[in-house]
Amino acid sequence: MWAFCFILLTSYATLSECKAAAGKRHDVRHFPDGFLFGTSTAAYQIEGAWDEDGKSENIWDHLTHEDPCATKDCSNGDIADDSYHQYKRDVEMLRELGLDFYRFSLSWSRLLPTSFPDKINEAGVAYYNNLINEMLKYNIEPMVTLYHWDLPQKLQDLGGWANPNIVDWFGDYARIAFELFGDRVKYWITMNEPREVCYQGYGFVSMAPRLNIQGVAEYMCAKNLLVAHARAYHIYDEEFRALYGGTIGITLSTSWYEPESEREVEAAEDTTQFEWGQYAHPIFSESGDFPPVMKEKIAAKSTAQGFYRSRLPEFTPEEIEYVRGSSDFFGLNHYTSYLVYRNESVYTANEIPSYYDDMESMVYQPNHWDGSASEWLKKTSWGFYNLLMKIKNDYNNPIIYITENGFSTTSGLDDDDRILYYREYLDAMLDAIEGGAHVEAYTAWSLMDNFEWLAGYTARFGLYEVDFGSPERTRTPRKSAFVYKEIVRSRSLDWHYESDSTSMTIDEGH
Ligand code: GBE
Repeated sequence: MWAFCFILLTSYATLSECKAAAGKRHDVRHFPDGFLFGTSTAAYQIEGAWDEDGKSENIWDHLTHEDPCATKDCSNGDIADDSYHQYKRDVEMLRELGLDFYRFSLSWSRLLPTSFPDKINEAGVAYYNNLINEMLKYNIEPMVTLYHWDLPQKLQDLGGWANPNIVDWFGDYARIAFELFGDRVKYWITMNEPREVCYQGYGFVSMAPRLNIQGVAEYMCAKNLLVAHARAYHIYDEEFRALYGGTIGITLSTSWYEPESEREVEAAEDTTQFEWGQYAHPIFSESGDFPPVMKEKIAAKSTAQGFYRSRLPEFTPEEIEYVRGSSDFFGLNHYTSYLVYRNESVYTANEIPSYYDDMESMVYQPNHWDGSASEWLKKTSWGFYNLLMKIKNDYNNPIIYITENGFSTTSGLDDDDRILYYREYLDAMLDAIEGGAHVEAYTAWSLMDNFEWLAGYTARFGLYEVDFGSPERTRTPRKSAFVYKEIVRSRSLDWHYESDSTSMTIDEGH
């Protein structure tokens, strides 16, 4: 049926026609045995305590303090959800939801205030030990991200991900994290969404450090970040895996890129290769390296623009081997889709280097797609199905963990739009699983409202609402929390389930 949907769309049918074709909502569908459910957060978005107990400054502290209204509501993460002090309540919420695992990230500058291994901040270690031990008491597995966008500012001063020395710096940090927590943490994620780190932060202005060095810095970042990821992978693989038996991989941000018309199939594929193939191809393809289309297009443009070499750095043959296969699973963050069309001169006839000019295509979302509180996020679950099938087909059916998926609203506990989003996306995921995709885990973003980067606190992704005006940052379950809890409990998707409860209880065994 989803394949049917895809055909309809590519032959110019409207999305609503496509949706009308999706008629499965009356069946109760079951998730496969052993399928895992969790929720996700990230350190800077929830912890607060930005300078407490020896933590040093990271790039988000720096950005939000230097330029307080860089964020939509002139807010920052100084306190955020105050999880540094409220972690017991966080774990209580995981128990209320009956989850199998919780994905959170470590703050590099909290653990290593100098950025380097010469000084380990014991208070930071204690915080993560407390959190992990509290979870394990209730059989909730930690899934730990090493890097979710909060680089120590000192390393940024040294060039951050544009400096190849970061391979050593990140490797050292990763080894310390494995040493400290590897006895209890069995799921490791090296990096969250390299595309957003590099494109938004180095090639553009929508994430710290907002360098805006287009067509150059994002590619330098990409290469170093991939090698740094591989360094952490190999350290775990060689020094810790036999001891602890865990699993380690990378999480990529992936949208679905749909050709605007039949003529745009190539443009959509090129866009896919630039947007996340850039990171997936070096790791998950058989040949490794950046996607051929990126190498060709960027080299040709660079020459035409007067550069002496391609703006896309080359991997050495050793680096290609080092990065290839360096992920035990495909960590997948997915939210939305775009339409694509070819546009060969995005900026002034190719004179100014830029990422979209290199890609020679444009992406957009039609107005009639169902929106959220984030302008980039439209509900398009057919794209999720297509994406999962593409990953299965292009990369030899890897194990996939959905490490983020979710929907934003403004405030309020009545979040029917979020419930609909989760149901449609889980339905599409089940279709992909039936189609042979190897999806083993699903993670809702997010456990609770939190600091949504440059959107501040204006877009809410939480299953739990957070009252940012209260000293304890009081957390209250939304309607969607009760629905997600029932999905996890019953291990099935039942469109008829409705809950009118307002208070959560903890079920036996949690
Ligand atoms: C994830 O990012 C993050 O991991 C998480 O920290 C965050 O809170 C959550 O999602 C919700 O946003 O011009 O095409 O680049 C795209 C999601 C806008 C990643 C796309 C918004 C990627 C964030 C505009 N981005 N998306 S453009």
